[in-house]
Amino acid sequence: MSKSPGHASGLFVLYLCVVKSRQDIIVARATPPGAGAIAVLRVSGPGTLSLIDKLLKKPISQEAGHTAHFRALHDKKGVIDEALLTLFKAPGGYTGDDTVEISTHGSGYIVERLMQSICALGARPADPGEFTLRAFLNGKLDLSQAEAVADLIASDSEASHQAAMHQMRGGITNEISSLRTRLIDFAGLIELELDFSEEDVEFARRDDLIQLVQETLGRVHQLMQSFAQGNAVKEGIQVVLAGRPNAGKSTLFNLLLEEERAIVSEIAGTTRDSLEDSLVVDGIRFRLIDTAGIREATDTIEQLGIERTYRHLKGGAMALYVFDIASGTPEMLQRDLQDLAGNTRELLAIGNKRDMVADSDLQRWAEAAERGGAAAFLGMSGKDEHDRQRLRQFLYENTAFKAISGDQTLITNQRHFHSFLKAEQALQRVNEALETGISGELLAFDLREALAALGEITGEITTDDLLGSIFSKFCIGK
Ligand SMILES: Nc1nc2c(ncn2[C@@H]2O[C@H](COP(=O)(O)OP(=O)(O)O)[C@@H](O)[C@H]2O)c(=O)[nH]1
Ligand SMILES: [Mg+2]
Repeated sequence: MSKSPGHASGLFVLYLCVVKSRQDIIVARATPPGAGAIAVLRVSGPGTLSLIDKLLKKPISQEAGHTAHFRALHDKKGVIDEALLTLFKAPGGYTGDDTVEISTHGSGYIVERLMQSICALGARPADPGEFTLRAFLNGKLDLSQAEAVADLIASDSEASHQAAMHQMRGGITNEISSLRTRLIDFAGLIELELDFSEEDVEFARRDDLIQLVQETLGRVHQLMQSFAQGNAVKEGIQVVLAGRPNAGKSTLFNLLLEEERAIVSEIAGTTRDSLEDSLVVDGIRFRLIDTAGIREATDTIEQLGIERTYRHLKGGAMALYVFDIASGTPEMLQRDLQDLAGNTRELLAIGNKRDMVADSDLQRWAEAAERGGAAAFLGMSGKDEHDRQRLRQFLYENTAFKAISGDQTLITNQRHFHSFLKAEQALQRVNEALETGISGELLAFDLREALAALGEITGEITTDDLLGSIFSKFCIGK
């Protein structure tokens, strides 16, 4: 059956749109809005150099690429600014098209006037991420690297920076390419076997094939498992402060953040809503959530706050259970922890108000916390500034997410995770088929599906919708 004509012409129009817009000269401010020492304007696309020449008395189009030139910029009204022009000639530079980056004095007026002059000469304002989209379309980077550029710009801790940098420099690209190479070799063997199927020849030994698929699956699993860590690295590790009212949760929240963020009071039930803020310890970002205390609520609003606490506990990576050791007993702590244990992933216990009890008591509290199911216990005082560092260290030491080295590939992106999942499912079907001795034709089909899923990650296989949704999240000028 042939495709309907409507479908075909729709595709054709889409194709034309992409091609047409790729020929445009695009311009955008690459530095943030507002006044600054300098502002950088990026102009890119075929014909950029002769367009820029029209703003200059002395042209730059004949100069070599990767060079910088100091020039006065003119429009019809006169001189706009004296600026530094950095020249990139296709196929060099970031986008792979002819590009000029103009560093002007950082006045909003200059930038606006220059933008208008450049647009009047035939350029158009760039869409968000359009420079990087062109880099992708010109084969300067693959899709996972393009996504890493956005992550790099958004990175705000050593760990998230490291993960984005590794991905931008081809971390995922290399993984995918080694997985694909294996699968393509494998597919080649299967297809050869198909060609000779009547002669009943086996080119590939089934055992070798099974081993190859299992090795590949193993690597896919490892990468998928790194997503929990990758996500924590990128988004921060959620730490939920929970405990009875007046245990000192808000005091610890403020102590960690070094500011009076939450209201601290001796009146039980003061914190009704959840507060969130983040802190970086040794390159790892923690997202702290201060919650309403867990107890029988005295009114509806407090009840809502308590329900929210339980939701956070289920969703968070770590729970810090804060307990007032000056007014409770170790048995109470143990029971509280046991009640919570099923409601959270990693449970840590804090014995707070240590300034009110004898030091010799702490061992009993630590043992009760352990019996209650806490992974670790810290006795401290929220009133003691010195305990800030101990608490920070306690968080850092007890997170499962800190072990990252620069050369380790982490999956930080939901989209990648999803594609790996599809690849994994297809490979599992291949594995089962090999073990039950199913025909080569079905194997070849599942193998192609696994290859396609991996190809989505690097953008070898892609759609305009997908590109649109990825690049629209970029900032303008990138
Ligand atoms: N002595 C002492 N008092 C504390 C300590 N931590 C908190 N408090 C006091 O305990 C009361 C309740 O603290 P708050 O942080 O509001 O508790 P929350 O209800 O768990 O958020 C306040 O009066 C705090 O000043 C501590 O380590 N030692
Ligand atoms: Mg509070």
